[in-house]
Amino acid sequence: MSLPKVTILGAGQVGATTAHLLVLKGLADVVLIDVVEGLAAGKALDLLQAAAIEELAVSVTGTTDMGAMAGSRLVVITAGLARKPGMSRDDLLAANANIVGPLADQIARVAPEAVVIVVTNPLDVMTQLVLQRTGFPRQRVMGMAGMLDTGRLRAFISQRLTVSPSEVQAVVLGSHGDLMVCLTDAIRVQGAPLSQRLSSQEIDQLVARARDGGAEIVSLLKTSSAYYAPASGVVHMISAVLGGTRRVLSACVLLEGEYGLRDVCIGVPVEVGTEGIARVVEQPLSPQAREALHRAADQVRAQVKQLLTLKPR
Ligand code: A3D
Repeated sequence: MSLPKVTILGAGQVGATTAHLLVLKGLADVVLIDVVEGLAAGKALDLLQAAAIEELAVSVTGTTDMGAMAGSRLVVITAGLARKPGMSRDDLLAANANIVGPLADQIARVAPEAVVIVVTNPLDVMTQLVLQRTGFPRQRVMGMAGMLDTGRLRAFISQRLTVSPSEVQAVVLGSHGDLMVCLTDAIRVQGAPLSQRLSSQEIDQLVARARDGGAEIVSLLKTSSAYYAPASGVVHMISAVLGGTRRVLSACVLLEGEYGLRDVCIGVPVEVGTEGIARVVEQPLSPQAREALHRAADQVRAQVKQLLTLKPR
C-alpha cells in the first residue's frame, strides 16, 4: 500500500530533520528538493537506508527537480536562509521572499491540490506570501510556529515543575518572534491553573524564555538556528492533516474576521483536518491579549507592505 506523498522544499537542517521524523514514523513517502546539486539526493539515500534498518517500507527520494513534487498531499517549505547570531527573523525578509515567492508559484503549478506548511522566516509574512502567490484557499496554507513556541513553553514549565510535558497545556497566539502572545491565564498544569504553582513573575520569566527560545539556541549554535523542535512541530501538523484528527493546535493562518482581524496571517488556535485548516478556534481574550494580538498583526501587515516595495523575482 502506498503512503501519501509529502514534499519538503529545502533539504537543510529543518527540512532533513522533518524528513527523518516522517520516515521514522512511517507517515509518508518523502520527496526532498533542494537547489544545491546532490544535497537532497544524498540525504534521501541516507534516509532510505535508515528506513531499511528500521524495517520501514517508505520511499525517499531527493532531487533538484521541482517537478518531483507532483501529486504531493502536502508540501513543506523550509527553503531559505536561517538566522545567524545578531540577526532577527526580519533581517531575512527580502532574501527569503525572493526564494519563497517563486517556490509558491511552482507549488501552484505542479502540486495544485497540496496542503502547504510554511516554515521559512519571517514566518507570518512568508505564510501570507505563499497564500497570495499560490492563490490557494486559506484552508490549505498554514505556517508552523505556534507548535514550536508552545513546545518551548511546555518544556520549560515541565522542567521547572518536574511534570510530564503531556500534563502542561498552553496556548500561544500572535507573531513568531517578539510579538508572540501567550495566554498565561489559560496555562494548565495537571488540569489546574499554573498560577496555583508559580508566581506571576516566574511565569513571565518562563514565557519570555519561550519567546526568546530561538535566539537562545542561535547564540549557542552560532552557525545555524533550531531544527529538532521545529521539525517535530511540522511533523505533528502533517500527522494531524493525514490522520484528519481535528486536533486543535496553534498555527499561522489567514484571518477573515476572527479576533477582529482580516486579511492578515497570524498565529491562532486552529482545528486541523484532512482539508488543512478546518476551523479557526476563537479563544476569549483579555483586553491586553487582544491589543497585543492586533499589534502583532499590524507588524505583519507593515512587512507585507514592505515586500510590495521590493523588486519581485
Ligand atoms: P538551512 O539548513 O540553511 O536550510 C535551508 C535550505 O534551503 C538549504 O539547504 C538551501 O540550499 C535550501 N534552499 C535555498 N533556496 C532554495 C530553493 N529555491 N529551493 C530549494 N531549496 C532551497 O536552514 P534551516 O533548515 O535551519 O532553516 C530553514 C528556514 O526555516 C529558515 O528561514 C529558518 O529561519 C526557518 N525556521 C523557522 C522556524 C519557525 O519556527 C518558523 C524554525 C526554524 C527555522
